[in-house]
Amino acid sequence: MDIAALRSAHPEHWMKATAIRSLTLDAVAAANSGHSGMPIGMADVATVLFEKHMKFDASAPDWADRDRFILSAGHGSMLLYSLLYLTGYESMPLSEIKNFRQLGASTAGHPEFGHAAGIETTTGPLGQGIATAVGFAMAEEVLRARWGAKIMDHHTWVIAGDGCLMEGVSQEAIAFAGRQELSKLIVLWDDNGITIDGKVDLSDRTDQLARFAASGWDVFSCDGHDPADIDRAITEAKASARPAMIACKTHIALGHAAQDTSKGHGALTDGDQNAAAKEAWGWSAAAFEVPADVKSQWEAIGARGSDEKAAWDARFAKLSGAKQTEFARTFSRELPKKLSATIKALKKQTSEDAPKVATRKASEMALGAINPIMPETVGGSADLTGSNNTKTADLGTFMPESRDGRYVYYGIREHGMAAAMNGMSLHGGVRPYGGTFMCFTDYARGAMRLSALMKQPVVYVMTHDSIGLGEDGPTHQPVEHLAMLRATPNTLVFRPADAVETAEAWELALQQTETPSVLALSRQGLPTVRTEHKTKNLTAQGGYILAEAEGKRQAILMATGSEVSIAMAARDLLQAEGIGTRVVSMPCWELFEEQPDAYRRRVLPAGPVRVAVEAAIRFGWDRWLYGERGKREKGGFVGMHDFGASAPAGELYAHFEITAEATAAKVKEML
Ligand SMILES: Cc1ncc(C[n+]2csc(CCOP(=O)(O)OP(=O)(O)O)c2C)c(N)n1
Ligand SMILES: [Mg+2]
Repeated sequence: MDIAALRSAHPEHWMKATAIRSLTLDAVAAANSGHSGMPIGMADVATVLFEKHMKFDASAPDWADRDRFILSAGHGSMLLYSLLYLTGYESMPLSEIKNFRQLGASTAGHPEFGHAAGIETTTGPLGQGIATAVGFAMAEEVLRARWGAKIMDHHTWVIAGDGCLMEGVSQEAIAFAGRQELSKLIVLWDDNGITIDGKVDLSDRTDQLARFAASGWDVFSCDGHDPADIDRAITEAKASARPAMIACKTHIALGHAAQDTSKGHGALTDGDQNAAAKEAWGWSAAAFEVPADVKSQWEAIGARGSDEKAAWDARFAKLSGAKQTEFARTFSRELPKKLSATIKALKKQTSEDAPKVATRKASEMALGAINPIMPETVGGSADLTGSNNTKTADLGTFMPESRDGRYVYYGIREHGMAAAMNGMSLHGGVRPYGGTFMCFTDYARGAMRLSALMKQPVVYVMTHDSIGLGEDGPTHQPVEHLAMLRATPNTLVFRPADAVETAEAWELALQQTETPSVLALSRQGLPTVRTEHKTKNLTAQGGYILAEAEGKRQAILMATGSEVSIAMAARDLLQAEGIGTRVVSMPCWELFEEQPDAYRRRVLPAGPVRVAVEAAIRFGWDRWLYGERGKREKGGFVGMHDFGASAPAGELYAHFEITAEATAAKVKEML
């Protein structure tokens, strides 16, 4: 690469881009860790993007109609930090750049979200960024349909590397975005031919342009070090009526001894080599220093959007007061005032009618009440709409020709769906929920973990939550998934017992502003156990006394979801023999854990035998059986010990001995 020619062809541009390069080199060297090559290679593309195309105002990082920039190749986080510092984001002073990757600094290795203003999301797990970006672009479409192009009209930009494009989730995202014609989504691919193990050719020969084109994208190419060519490609991509991908041919670690090698991927810390690179770049400033003229050019870029922002403010101010309030409400994730009364009315009716319905059906009933009063919800399913019961009347369908539709057919793409929901939630202004079979949380897991990590209140409607789904057999029957989900920090796992608890769980899930929820719902019909109406949301306590012991309390049965009615039947058997038995419904462990000690002590007092009933593996239950003042010899479990089997549900419950009789017998064994 002829660096001197690049320098002399566009000297001003070169210095701006090289400010990114040198900050990256210095910060990574100081941290002795990080990734130098990608920011150095993509500095030219990023500079042109921010200088000429991105709609943003560094002084207003929360502007709702800003363009969103997603660094899918998140290992190159110094690219983003440099851009934020250079353009003058208050959240990114030089001290944070100097503190790169240190405890408590906002310049984390792979920032997901929330570390500093200006970071929309990046990717730790490769592929997530590009898939999450699809959700950003969807939210923009939904909100443009709702609020009009004067209020919502912006692009979603993605920088993705070879790794992002190799990950499977990228295919789900690309295919979906292509079908949905998300024309404001533009991916800039860092086509440097290098990953950690060596050349991309070691493991991949995909024609990426053909692949994107085959999925319905418009594709472009450019020389990723020629600002004029980059500008041309971006301009063309913006004009395209389909999502656009630009292959930016770049050199990783441009101008460094490690250029074009996998060594360039990671931390470049050799002092002599780094000094030589700076010399080749024509950069003579001291470490972490940016010459004043270059910094002020960057700050001008950061302020470039302020007029546009002011014009947007003026347009927004012309909306009626009610509309402004509604806009602010949805962006702050506040619930409509009516919701609480609506849920209460639904609960009252349900307790009176006492239907025998599957909780997936009960979820549909709850959504039927919620969706009409929450226009910000966007529902969907990964091709199991009729099974997940996620679609309610009048939602419409989100399609290129009907962007006001609020129901999304994601296709068989659980991972892509979950990532897209993260993106919608991160964008703001919408509340996504989506369904699949609970077993396939495995397929969605990569993105579900990020919902929790990024504190996004996405709602996962996971139906067919146990062997109770019956004949589809063990491939479809979750047994370890509740344990996995409960083990995930900042995730609420609800397994409601009936239609009343399901309504309560939905209310709680929507009340969350920083925590995702999983609703584990049954395929099979369940009797209503909450036949006495209570205005209070009992599920909010996580666990509560559903039925009190008559006479001396000798046993406590704990159960969730479909097994609560089994526990109730076991209680009948035990009470008939004079064994006083309490039933505790535990729809949400995480919320129960949060209750004051005195409350938990009241629900689970020391002394009685405890048996937990759940059609899943035991993992985790010991906390409630042996902890909380329980005793080892007085705790038992009725549930699954292995994978399930294919048969009608009733037969499976008998076969695996998850029955009232087995539960009563377990109690009597320990009395
Ligand atoms: C899901 C996942 N797998 C593996 C990694 C570890 N990893 C980080 S970067 C990288 C190589 C990425 O190559 P590329 O996107 O081409 O980046 P470049 O080397 O060009 O900077 C790998 C394997 C990761 N972050 N996420
Ligand atoms: Mg690469």
